Amino acid sequence: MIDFYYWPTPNGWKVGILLEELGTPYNLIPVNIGKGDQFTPEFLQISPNHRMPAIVDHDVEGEPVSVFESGAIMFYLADKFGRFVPTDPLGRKQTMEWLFWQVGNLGPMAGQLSHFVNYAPEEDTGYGLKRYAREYDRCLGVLDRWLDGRDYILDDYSIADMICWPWILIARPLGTSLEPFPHLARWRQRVKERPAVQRAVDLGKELRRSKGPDDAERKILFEQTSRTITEQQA
Ligand SMILES: N[C@@H](CCC(=O)N[C@@H](CS)C(=O)NCC(=O)O)C(=O)O
Repeated sequence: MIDFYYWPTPNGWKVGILLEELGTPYNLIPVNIGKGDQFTPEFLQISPNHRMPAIVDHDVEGEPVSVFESGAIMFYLADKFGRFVPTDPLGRKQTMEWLFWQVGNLGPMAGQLSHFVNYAPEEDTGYGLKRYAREYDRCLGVLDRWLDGRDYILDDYSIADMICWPWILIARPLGTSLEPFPHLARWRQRVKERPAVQRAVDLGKELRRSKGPDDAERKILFEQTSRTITEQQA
């Protein structure tokens, strides 16, 4: 059995998509990031960056294996099951390229843009909002160009699609139209039509907030520093 530490956000959906595609049984463990579940000593043992998603794989010889960071989790699971990842060296290199691209470009830019669109006080949005909106738009342009003439990011549907897709799903709420990106829009739809993807986006939807974070949740989510994360462990 795989324990899946999850909260319904794009970062959580990525791993949810893979688990649903694999059809392997898993145990969904909610990590309420607005209430501070990510800072418990138990979770920190699994995810030293105290962020979800994370997994613990019990179907191994010896001690259970924990994995944090969505890109690492997806590589681990795809390799374990021998699915959704190429086995030839060049295919694996290309998988790495797009996984790292998501981890270093698309994901953080979309995540910070979401922060400025949804949570920053309006008087503080100025340059930050513009910067992340441009960078997100640039990433969409890169992926659109790459998908020209391709159905999927690699030759076949893979973890590269699964890790990037949630950030494109939320383009509109981030204030971006996909109209200038026809290849991306077609790919978004192609992936969205997969039943496993639909099941993953619905995972734990009853946990979603109906309104924005209150003051206590904002403090937990947006005011952490090296000092506060150390104090919480004391
Ligand atoms: N690079 C990480 C990002 C994970 C991440 O930022 N998760 C957010 C939720 S979307 C989280 O756990 N936030 C908790 C917090 O900010 O304290 C990954 O890809 O796994």
